[in-house]
Amino acid sequence: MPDDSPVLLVQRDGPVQTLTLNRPQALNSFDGALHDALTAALKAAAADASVRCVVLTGAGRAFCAGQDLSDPAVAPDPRPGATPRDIGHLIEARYKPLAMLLHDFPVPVVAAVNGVAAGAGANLALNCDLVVAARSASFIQAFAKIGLIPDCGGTWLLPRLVGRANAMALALLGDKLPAQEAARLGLVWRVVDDAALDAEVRALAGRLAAMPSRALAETRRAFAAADHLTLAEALSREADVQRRLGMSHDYTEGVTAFFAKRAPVFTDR
Ligand code: T3D
Repeated sequence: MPDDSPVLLVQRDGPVQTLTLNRPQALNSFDGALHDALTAALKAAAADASVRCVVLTGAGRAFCAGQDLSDPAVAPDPRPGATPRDIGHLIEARYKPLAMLLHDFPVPVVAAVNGVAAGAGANLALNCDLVVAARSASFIQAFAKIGLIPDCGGTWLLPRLVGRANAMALALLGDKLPAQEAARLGLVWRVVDDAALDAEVRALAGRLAAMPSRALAETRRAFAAADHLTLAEALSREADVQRRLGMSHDYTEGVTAFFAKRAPVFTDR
């Protein structure tokens, strides 16, 4: 019987949009349909001013096993003399736009890593702003095991997150890194008990949604920009951004609420 369940579940809870990768039979690995659905849902959320935080998670026992290696569009043809497939095209057309979409996202994106995250699935999580992992989750840079290099931003993200020595070991060996160890290395922010993941992430997303979105987005951009700036340049950039944010309604609201001893209500995006 054909499986007609959607490959991506989209659920809205107030200002929080939860996107659940839903191909559990293939550990939520990416085929074309999942790529299309996730990209479209992220673009829609980015364009919707009422969405103030996005949560990305997986259905079943996995977060995401990366590329669906059985997808006929990209799977290697083992027949002698067969023309090799151009998987560089897949990376350019699918994974690069996805990583850039997350990098430039206007509101925080939280990865709720509910289980194994492998290959591009691991790096999908690392492209998110905060990564919360269930204690039973794990991270695998599986690429070398199939003759590839880390993609979906892995070569850029890994050394920045865990330093070159750890990044190199993860990428070259492709070992399974348990969530607790991933947190110790700085690959993920927090590990919680499996049963607590949903509640912890819901509370975290609610907090982020109530914060000044523009300031959070500018914080992420400032961190990324600082990678290639001198200290003096970073300080000047901080002044530029602060000048713009200082003219925002959210800044006025934040300071007013502080002196009124009430909770601020931030509205800018
Ligand atoms: O085209 C390109 O390759 C370029 C794109 C590159 C981007 C990438 O992401 S490359 C890396 C691709 N991902 C991997 O190499 C990971 C492959 N999967 C695994 O190593 C293991 O499945 C896991 C470590 C993730 C989990 O292991 P385990 O023992 O818990 O589960 P399992 O038995 O291996 O998998 C369960 C099922 O999911 C199984 O199917 P079956 O036998 O029950 O019918 C398995 O084949 C399927 N599955 C798991 N990962 C993938 C997959 N099917 C298709 N593609 C997968 N990536």
